Amino acid sequence: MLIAITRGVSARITECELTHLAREPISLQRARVQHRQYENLLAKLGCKLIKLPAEPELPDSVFVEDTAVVLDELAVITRPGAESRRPETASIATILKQYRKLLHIEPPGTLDGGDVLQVGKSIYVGLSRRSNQSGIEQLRKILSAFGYKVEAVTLHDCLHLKSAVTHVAEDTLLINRQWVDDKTFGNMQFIEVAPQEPFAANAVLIGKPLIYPEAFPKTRQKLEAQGIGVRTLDASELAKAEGGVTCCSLIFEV
Ligand code: CIR
Repeated sequence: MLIAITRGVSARITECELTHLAREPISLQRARVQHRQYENLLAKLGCKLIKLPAEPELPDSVFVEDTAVVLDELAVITRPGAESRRPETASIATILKQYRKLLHIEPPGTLDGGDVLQVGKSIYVGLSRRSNQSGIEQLRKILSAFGYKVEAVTLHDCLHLKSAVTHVAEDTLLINRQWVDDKTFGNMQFIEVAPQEPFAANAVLIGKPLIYPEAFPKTRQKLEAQGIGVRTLDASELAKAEGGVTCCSLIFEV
């Protein structure tokens, strides 16, 4: 069975962290409606949802992906790079400890789950403003005991590794090559985002079809041309908070 942990949108989402985007008004009501549609789609695609209540005091806490790295053998509770986001991890650890052995990233390490891309036994980690060398080194030490290979990846001009590249089919990555170099990923096939859609590389792969934002029709066409089916949804309000579709869930098998 697949579990998806989600958390409601904080009433303080308008005070979210922003790195590359200018602050725009965010409609809390619309963000909540879109988030519910996202949860419904996860359920439709076979996930059992654990919906955590919104954390009124934690503006970015809807983006649960950043709080943990969940693998078959264990979960690593992160230490988010943005200080405002560090209190988000405690409640996630409480849930995850029912399903996995937990290990933790310790200071001075920082790591955001959005920087961690798993492709089989390879774990790629963006060296970003949020995830530092110490965080990556700690993750490497923890995961090498389970046979994973952890590789640091240089990024430019984007928030997280998974803003620039995600896994969309067994041997295929969806990538924005302006933000990350494809050579890092070895023997994979690539689909490049349409040039007009730089934010289009973030998709959720549960099985088939992909969960994908409706804002990127040109890249969607490229995916479909390669036989990759997508279910689109409107994720525009949380996109103003620099959140993509992977950010709003932690998905794992039990
Ligand atoms: C942040 O800057 O931390 C949030 N406003 C957005 C986090 C998005 N998370 C993700 O890409 N995994």
